[in-house]
Amino acid sequence: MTAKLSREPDPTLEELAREPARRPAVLRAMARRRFLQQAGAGATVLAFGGIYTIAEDGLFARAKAETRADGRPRVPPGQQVITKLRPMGGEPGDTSKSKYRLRIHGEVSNELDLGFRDLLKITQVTRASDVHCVTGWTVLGAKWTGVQLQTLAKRAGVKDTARFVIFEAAHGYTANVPLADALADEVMVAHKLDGAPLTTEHGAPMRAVVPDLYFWKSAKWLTGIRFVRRDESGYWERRGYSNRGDPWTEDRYS
Ligand SMILES: Nc1nc2c(c(=O)[nH]1)N[C@H]1C(S)=C(S)[C@@H](COP(=O)(O)O)O[C@H]1N2
Ligand SMILES: [Mo]
Repeated sequence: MTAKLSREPDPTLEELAREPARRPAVLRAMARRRFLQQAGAGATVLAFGGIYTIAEDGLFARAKAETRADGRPRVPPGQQVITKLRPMGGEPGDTSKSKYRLRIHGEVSNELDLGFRDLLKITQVTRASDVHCVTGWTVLGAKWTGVQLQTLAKRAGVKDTARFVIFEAAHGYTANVPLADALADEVMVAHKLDGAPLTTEHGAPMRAVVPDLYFWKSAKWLTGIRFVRRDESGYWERRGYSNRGDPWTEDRYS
């Protein structure tokens, strides 16, 4: 079941009577639509294979009408706004902060191996960013706290030869991102979401956040950032998701 708020008018009962084959699907869609309309602000609905709180109608409508500073619409095409990040699974790594290591390597002049406390000593930023999951949900203004990737890139002395960033995570999960996308202001390694330490399901103790690409690029349980000359498909990119994952062109599958 999807929670698209369709604007198509419901067919009349006469129309349905003429097309019995369509009836069950149409009735289900009508019921769903009514449910979502009646449900309204803050309602809990079953969608995307889970239980969600649908964003208030007003909030969703407002966001749909908003334009970002870069001129793109705030909500990318085909996305439904929900109020809270949905845990999307994956195999967690070691969540202990004391044992945590982040390796920054590849095309750099100064390889780094940072512990959790080392990362806390580097300039912290908090950014409210919208995130967009390829399965169709969007969360507006998730507040991430951590260290910008640009800061880490500077410290490591990224070479001119670097063109892509490979985020490396526990159990071999990787995600590839073009260097230009990775150096955007809002891209970071984050240890807090909405002011609270990351939970295990959201990638504790540290995850990547690349909000302007589909959320699979935001590796949880992050263990490394590798700068490379040549692109390398990551975990989902090898399994049919597109290489870049731009939500505004609905670049979902390859
Ligand atoms: N290490 C790791 N990171 C991962 C994944 C994963 O399976 N393993 N899944 C990705 C996918 S497909 C999505 S949609 C987001 C989901 O993040 P969330 O569970 O915090 O919502 O994490 C991404 N990062
Ligand atoms: Mo995903």
